[in-house]
Amino acid sequence: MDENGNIDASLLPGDVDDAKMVSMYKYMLLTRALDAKILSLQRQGRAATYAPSLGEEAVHIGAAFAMRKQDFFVPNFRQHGMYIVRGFPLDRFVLYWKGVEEGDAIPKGFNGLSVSVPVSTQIPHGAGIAYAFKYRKQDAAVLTFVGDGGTSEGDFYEALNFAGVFKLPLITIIENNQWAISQPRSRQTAAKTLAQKGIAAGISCVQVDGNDMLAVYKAVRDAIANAKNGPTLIEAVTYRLSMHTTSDDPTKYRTDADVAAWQKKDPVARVKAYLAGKKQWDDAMEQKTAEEQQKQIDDAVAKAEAFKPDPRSMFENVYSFMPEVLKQEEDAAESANFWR
Ligand SMILES: Cc1ncc(C[n+]2csc(CCOP(=O)(O)OP(=O)(O)O)c2C)c(N)n1
Ligand SMILES: [Mg+2]
Repeated sequence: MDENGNIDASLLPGDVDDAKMVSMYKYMLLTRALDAKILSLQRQGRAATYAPSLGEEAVHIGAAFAMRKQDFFVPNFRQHGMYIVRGFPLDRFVLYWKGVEEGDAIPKGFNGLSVSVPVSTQIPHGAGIAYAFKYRKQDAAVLTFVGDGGTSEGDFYEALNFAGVFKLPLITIIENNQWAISQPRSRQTAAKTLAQKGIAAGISCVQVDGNDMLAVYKAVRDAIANAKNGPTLIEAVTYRLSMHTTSDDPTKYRTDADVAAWQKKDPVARVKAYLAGKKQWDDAMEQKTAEEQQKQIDDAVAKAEAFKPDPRSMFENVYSFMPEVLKQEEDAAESANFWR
């Protein structure tokens, strides 16, 4: 799908019909609206540091729709749309970005990990989970995400190498949003593409337009279909339209013209144009959806703000069982009246 919402029909995946496209589009809108809300909460002192996903929605929604229920999601810190499509409760999502520990707890049955801030450390975790799936002969793949900056970390190469040697069902998506805080993509590597880093590891690799939801969908679908044979590396070329996090001021290191050029490639607008052209979407539907989603978001925020955190939770949800050393720390905190 190009910037104006025109598609090459011969490439359209057979399992994508208008109804599915409308559903995907609504998730894009919900992701964008929730993103704006949390940014606004942060500016009011009602949320902690937040990493916006504005402009990167096609990567998350395309990938999430391509996954099967049993597939496992291993994020960094920017894949908000993935959580939303995969059913992570919105109030818990808000809670996490308010800095409340309980928001980091993964609900039972949610096949995914929580946010990983240490850059690239999640990829070896993803490879380990993929190894477990293979060892147990489970029909499941792992989808892990890394930024363009994250591809310069040793963890990235180690995980890819391991996945290649053991032919693991690991799909690594490089979400190339052109920036690692203030470092441009050109400072990460002299290689022409980030996708080609898979070649050295002997694994399949592909570069797609990360602002084209259908291209991401197709690449992930194909990678999942091939996961029993081994890993795939996908570079999704996109752009971070907003700040790195709420602690960052991108006007210090990039030009308005650069941002404006990418705004023309907005992943959400092109899906809307496509659906409007097929008479599947109009302004009245847009308005109604915005109102419904705003209510959904307001309810989630109200629930998160009414939540009373329990400091004990910082000891829980770390391991599947609590190791002795952590138990001792919890007991010490308890007897020191740490949380009274
Ligand atoms: C190991 C490590 N080093 C440095 C940081 C600080 N840091 C957080 S995000 C980031 C840049 C990440 O850029 P990229 O991988 O492109 O992801 P993006 O933020 O663009 O989504 C850095 C340097 C960190 N969290 N972890
Ligand atoms: Mg980046």
